[in-house]
Amino acid sequence: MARLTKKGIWEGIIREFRDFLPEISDDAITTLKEGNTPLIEATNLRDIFGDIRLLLKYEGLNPTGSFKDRGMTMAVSKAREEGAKAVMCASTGNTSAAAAAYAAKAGMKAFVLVPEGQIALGKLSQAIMHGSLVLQIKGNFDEALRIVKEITKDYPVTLVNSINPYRIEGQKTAAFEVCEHLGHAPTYHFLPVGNAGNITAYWKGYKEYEAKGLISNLPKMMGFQAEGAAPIVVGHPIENPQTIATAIKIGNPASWEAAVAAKNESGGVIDAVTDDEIIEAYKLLAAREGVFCEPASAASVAGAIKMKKEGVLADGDTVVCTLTGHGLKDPDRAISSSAKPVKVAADIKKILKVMGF
Ligand code: AN7
Repeated sequence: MARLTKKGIWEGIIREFRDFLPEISDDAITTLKEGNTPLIEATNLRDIFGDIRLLLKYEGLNPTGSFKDRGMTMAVSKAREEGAKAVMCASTGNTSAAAAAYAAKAGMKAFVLVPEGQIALGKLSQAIMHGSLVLQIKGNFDEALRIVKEITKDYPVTLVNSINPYRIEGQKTAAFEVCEHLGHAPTYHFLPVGNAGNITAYWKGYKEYEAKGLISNLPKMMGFQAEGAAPIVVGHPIENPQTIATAIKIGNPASWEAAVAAKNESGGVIDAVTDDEIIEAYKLLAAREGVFCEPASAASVAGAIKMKKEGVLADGDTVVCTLTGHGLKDPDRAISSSAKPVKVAADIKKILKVMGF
């Protein structure tokens, strides 16, 4: 089961899941020991989920605070092996943070193209701190990705968005971890969907584990977009996507077809949740489960709540929701969606009164 080394030290996804990944020469491996994230039982939501077993795959605990690290260790290691000196991505934030960190570790240059004013503060600070060149465009993610594809076609810079197949390879390892933890695949796997790379990756991972006989069931893949940025749900690209979940503010996902295939092959769903439902799930997880994820991540749990209400989920089902990024990524949203701290004089009596004593 657990792929720990003799010393019990986690070596990062490339070394731990070597048998399932494209070969990479040892000296090119660039790792921050990503992966091995906890699968946390949601124990305080019985009033909503009843006898459904709900688990949270907390990908916010990766080195840069999101699931992107799994793909980025692969993409940057491969680029390094091929002799690349620089990588480039378009990003709603988390990809840029991961690209910047792994490029720094590899001694490579990173160029990141982001929509101006649309990147959560934590993510922007990471990209800057890790020394990438941050280029902010007056345009959205989809425009940024189009530009990055053009540039990386003609110049010696490796594209590390999830259209780089090594990204998907790395990200599929999260499905392996879920299977190893549970001893089987869940009944349902819920994910937020933006550029649709991650749902594609998980489905690939589950299928590979089944093909090797390591699991005997496959989950239904349940992808959730934000209502104002739900191109797959409405069936056409969205010119001007809108949602408070900036990570998934994407109108023309690169892995659209693969995501639809994952849904169809697994008998799952790709649906939308409103910003209000996302914020409700975001606050619920933090306040009742002690798990702080970013708004986009909460789309998975918002989706599970919606499916429970619609009678899709049944008692006894095992439901895994991936929480793709850490809540600290977006402190502005956390503060603006919560009660303000109470201002009080530095006086014990006054403090006790506010405390209710
Ligand atoms: C927290 O960083 O696309 O469907 O440029 O940051 O695989 O795109 C981020 C996506 C979900 C959606 N949750 O995953 C980027 C970027 C979080 C994210 C998604 C993203 P995909």
